[in-house]
Amino acid sequence: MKLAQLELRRIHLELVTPFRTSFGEQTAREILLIGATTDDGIVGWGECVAMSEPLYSPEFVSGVETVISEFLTPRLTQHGEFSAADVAHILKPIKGHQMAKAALEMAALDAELRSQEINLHTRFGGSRASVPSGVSVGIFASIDALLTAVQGYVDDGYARIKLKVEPGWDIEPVRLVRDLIGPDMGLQVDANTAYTRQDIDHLRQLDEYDLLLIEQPLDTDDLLGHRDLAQAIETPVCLDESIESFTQAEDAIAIGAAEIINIKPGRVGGYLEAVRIHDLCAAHGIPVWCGGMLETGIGRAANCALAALDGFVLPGDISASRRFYSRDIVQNPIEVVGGEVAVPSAPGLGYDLDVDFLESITTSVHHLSL
Ligand code: SMG
Ligand code: MG
Repeated sequence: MKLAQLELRRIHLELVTPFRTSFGEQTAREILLIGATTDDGIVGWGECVAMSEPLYSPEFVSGVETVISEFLTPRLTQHGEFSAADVAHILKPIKGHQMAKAALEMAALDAELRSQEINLHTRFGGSRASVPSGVSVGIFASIDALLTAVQGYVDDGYARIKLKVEPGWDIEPVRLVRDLIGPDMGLQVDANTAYTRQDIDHLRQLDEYDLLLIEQPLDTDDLLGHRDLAQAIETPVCLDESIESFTQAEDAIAIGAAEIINIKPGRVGGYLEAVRIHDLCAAHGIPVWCGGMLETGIGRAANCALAALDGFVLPGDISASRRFYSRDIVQNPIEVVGGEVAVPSAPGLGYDLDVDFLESITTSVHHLSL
């Protein structure tokens, strides 16, 4: 494949309701999209999962735009022809910046698959036509507001609930949500690094509520802390922020710091690395599930294809488009039916852009020639 042009397009989408995590509250999502046009005029899109501020991880939208235009794109230009599977290798000399690299690879993958007229699900070889859908529920100002929101998601048919937690908002919300949803529905928590090694005894209280997992309780770089916690509590410890590559996944599994892994393609440098981590985890008997970064229909479509692989044994954060957005930038937004989301099957990543709406929420566009 030979790329002729890249387009860096920033969009602004309001959230239907504020989303609060242990690191802050979001009321809107600013997203960098990358359009890649081939020599033959075929266009593929990548969605960068970086947030506006470096609160979830070190990357952020403006930084991503800079690193793509100043450092990553010139490497692709120098290379000339390449396939999507070469992108990670070509960009490897640039350290870090996983989300920026992932977005470029994703755009190349979409363009390549569209030119071959095959879809991502087929390329990955997943056997499922639909995947179970989990919903991520933020921190609320009151327990009543939380329970009302959770009841709404139960009514929407979600297959499992994930509660965001932080010190002061953990045991009690979990107890009451467990009471509300009953013993059979999947329930898990995500702390986004809000606890320390001193909180092990506190977190052990969660064992009573039969959680599927506790996600990223400790600092991103605290693998030994996660290992100690995993040994001290019954609730399985799942890593999110800590895993940015295949090697880090290998290390975390080897020392017992990751009993489960949340795979986010953006966080690990791309969908192809995500598949490799899935294979690694399957070989070690480590369950995985697909994380979410409040993606639009572009990113969610690709996440469905990934989550259709056999090792994704837990429901992913692949909620319906309307959970975060009143209107999506695709014409076939993700919908939850009977707790499941259908894996798109159209060529490329499988979405169909809503060009008019996309234009209306665009805040800037920059073109780069290759
Ligand atoms: O995309 O449904 C979604 C959101 C899932 O909670 C979610 N993501 O740490 O797993 C996580 C968070 C990261 C984004 S929080 C602003
Ligand atoms: Mg998480």
